[in-house]
Amino acid sequence: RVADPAPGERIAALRRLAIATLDANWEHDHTVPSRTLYPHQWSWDSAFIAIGSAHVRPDRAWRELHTLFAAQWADGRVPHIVFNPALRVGSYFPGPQFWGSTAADGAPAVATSGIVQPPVHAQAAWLVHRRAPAEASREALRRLYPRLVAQQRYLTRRRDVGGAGLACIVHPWESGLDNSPAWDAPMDAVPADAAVMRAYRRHDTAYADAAHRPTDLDYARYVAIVDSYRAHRYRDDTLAGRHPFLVECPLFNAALGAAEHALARIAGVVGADPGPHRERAARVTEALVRRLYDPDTGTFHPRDLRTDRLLPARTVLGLMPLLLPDLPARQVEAVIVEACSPRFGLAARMERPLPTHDRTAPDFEPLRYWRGPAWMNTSWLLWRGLLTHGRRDLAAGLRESMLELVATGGCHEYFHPDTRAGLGSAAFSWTASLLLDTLA
Ligand code: 9YW
Repeated sequence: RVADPAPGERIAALRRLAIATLDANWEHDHTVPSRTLYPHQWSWDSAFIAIGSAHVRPDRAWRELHTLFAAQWADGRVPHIVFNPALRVGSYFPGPQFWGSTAADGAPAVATSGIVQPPVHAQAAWLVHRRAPAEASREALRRLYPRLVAQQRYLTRRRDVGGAGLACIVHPWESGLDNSPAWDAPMDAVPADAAVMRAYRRHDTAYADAAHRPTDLDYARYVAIVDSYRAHRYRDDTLAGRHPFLVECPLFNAALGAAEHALARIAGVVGADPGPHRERAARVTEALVRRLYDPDTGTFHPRDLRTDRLLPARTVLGLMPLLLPDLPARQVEAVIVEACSPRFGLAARMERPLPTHDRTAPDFEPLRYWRGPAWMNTSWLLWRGLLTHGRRDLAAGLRESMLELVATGGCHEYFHPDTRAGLGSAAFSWTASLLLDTLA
């Protein structure tokens, strides 16, 4: 625990650090996640960044979302990266040439990736509005609403590869938790050779310790999966049967359902009908429980559509359905039991921060990216979920552990799950932004 005799001063210092981090990462019409590792605009980062920016610079929060949605494809997909054309070639791998988006049907003029990330944007737009519901923010909601609806339509129609009411992710990058142990089994089935990476130059390992990042074999598979999707010009109509990675993810689909709840509220402000959003939310929640909940483990697991099996790893992804306000009481209780178990250590007074993977698993790695370290966004999502279900005691414990993370490790990208030492980028935007929201 951080021994601080003046908690007010401690909080003021954390706020100053967070605001300075966000200001330093602001780039004319969006915020970069990190100047070194991620110098373009990322989709779910922008949603998290808007949520915190709303507390200090609401204009930037809206600008962030408008810039991202200006790069939306005609089919409704919101790309996971929007490339800044002013940056030199080679400032990120895989860059615009690799993705080749501008050759695909319905892609915007600006270069983007061809895949998506968890749809946390409607919830972000709602939180930004609720922070300061002025006429300017109602106008921003009116502008965003049809785009958010198109994003949901893309995910619930074109991406329902399993035909059961859930969206399917076609790349581990779409989960946002790139190398989570959740993806080990489906990734093992992707044919690739680490030697392929000799043909490319990885950018991440120039700025971060290679032992803390995905391996070359992981990257060879990431590349192979994109190669397959790109070869079909990022079309989704025949994914089943040909695409090498097809998974229904609990975090992604919890975000999808929570987005419909947020859209129901937004609809109320912009004069649209909230009814269809509530119905769609109920359908996603029902499908999530039916398809991804395992009564034997008492938690949610991703479903591999290529084998039609649940993936066994117990990662933080399994806790994310708590974001759904209409999750049945039985699953709420089960997920809280899982979160409070030694696997994740959630408590009203937490000894250690929330990890991204089961601490008791043999493949838990305290330093490697999404395979164990503590991250601010997964903690924040669980914190919101706990508040949604009235678990103020546990939410308060998690909140305190999030403040301790940044107080110890700074606005780092991720943190050692025992020592809280900062890892990855040292000035990471969503850490700063979500800290501001947690402090408010
Ligand atoms: C990469 C930007 C992105 C996040 C992802 C995270 C990482 C890109 O960084 O992916 O090069 O590894 O996994 O969730 O949006 O912060």
